[in-house]
Amino acid sequence: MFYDFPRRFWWGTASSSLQTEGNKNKRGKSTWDIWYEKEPFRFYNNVGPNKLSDFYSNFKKDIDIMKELYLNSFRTSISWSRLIPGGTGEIDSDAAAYYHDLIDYLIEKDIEPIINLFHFDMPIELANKGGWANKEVVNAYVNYAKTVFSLYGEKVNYFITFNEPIVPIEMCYLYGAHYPFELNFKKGIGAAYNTIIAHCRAVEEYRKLDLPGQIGIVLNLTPSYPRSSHPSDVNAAKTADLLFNRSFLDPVVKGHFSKDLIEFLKENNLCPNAEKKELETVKNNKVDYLGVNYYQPRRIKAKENIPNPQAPIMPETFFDYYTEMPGRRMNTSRGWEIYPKGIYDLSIDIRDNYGNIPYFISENGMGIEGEEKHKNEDGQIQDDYRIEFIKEHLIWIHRAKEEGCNVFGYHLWTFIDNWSFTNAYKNRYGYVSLDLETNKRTVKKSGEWIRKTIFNNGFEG
Ligand code: BGP
Repeated sequence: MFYDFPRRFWWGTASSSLQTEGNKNKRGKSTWDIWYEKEPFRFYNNVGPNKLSDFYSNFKKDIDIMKELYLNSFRTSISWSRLIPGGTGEIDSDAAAYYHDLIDYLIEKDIEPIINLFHFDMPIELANKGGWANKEVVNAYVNYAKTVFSLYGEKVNYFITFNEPIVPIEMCYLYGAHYPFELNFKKGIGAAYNTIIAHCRAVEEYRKLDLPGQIGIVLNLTPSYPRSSHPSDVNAAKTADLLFNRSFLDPVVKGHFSKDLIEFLKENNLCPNAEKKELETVKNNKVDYLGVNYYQPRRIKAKENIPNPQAPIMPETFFDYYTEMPGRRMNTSRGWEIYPKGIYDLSIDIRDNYGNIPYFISENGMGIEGEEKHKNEDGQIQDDYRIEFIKEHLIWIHRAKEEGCNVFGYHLWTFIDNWSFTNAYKNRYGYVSLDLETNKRTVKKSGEWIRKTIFNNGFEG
């Protein structure tokens, strides 16, 4: 059967400044630069965010390749610490000019620029003040957002406030794996709350300027599936869903927090203090559209052992993960489960429970370790596995669309293999491969496949 997609469907890719630009002419530093300077051994093969594809110098060439592949949309982020070194105060005029040039070139090539403000890279000075746990940082972010809107708002039709805002919170406060490595669930919830307020206030500022475009947010949604229909498993999955999906989805789309989540947080003495004025801001500043990143679901089961009452409360106090499933498929390099139907399930949830708000799949992708070994004699990566992966997901997206979901695009993570947070170049995700020695770009087989698919606005499956 031929899977066709709507006219003007967004075919594109996503990336971020920190993972592609490099440090040329960059006068400010983010947490990643500093962490890498202090502990390079934490990064795969000791490779840090200073060894990138140098998108900063090569963006025209890279956009020309996008054009050759017929991509019609591209998301990247602005580097806060490049645009405003230190996070507050003067803008750097070279940085401002660079983003103008980048956006202009995308527009010239008829590729919709989708501009994101925050992709995990906080200026170090603000991180040192406590990051999202500090409301002063929220104010700094709102000023930064205003600066971006006034610089580029007349020509950018789609802004994004945050990419996966829950991820830095999880990585820092729940797993102690990212800067500033602080295991503290309650503090993490407070920081998450502040991030939501930062987002809503940015939306508010955007609307005040009466600009021609739209504003949204990118959330990583992880459908939570219980191990069984036993009420304890179902409840455990519901808790995970409240914490990791509804926590952000409800306020940004519905304009209020989930009652069930508030009840759960209160019961466990985890509820942050919410000011009335802040809740008003949430209510009045819903997004125009959503970006949804989907990589894997959560598989949840009830706790089998009673948690130690002395241990600090963490999400795992309330549920466990499980992996023992016959036929479970895995993205081997990352250990992430491959479950394409998840993209359909979350689509139906958005349709039925979130007013069928327009959304696009803003990230989905397959990171492969050792992809070099799939090169043919001409040096092209023969990534049939990636084509299959994309097709499988697109088939479920197509079905969601047929069933009335308001999905308007699909973006692969990513265009050119890029640097991953701590994983550096362990996993390759792109439609285009990057030679780390020469910086040469080569379109992969999947790149050719997407070119054909975009040309036909669909594929035979
Ligand atoms: C998402 C991030 C991206 C990207 C991707 C792949 O969560 O938004 O920035 O990195 O995951 O993850 P990784 O590169 O860690 O394998």
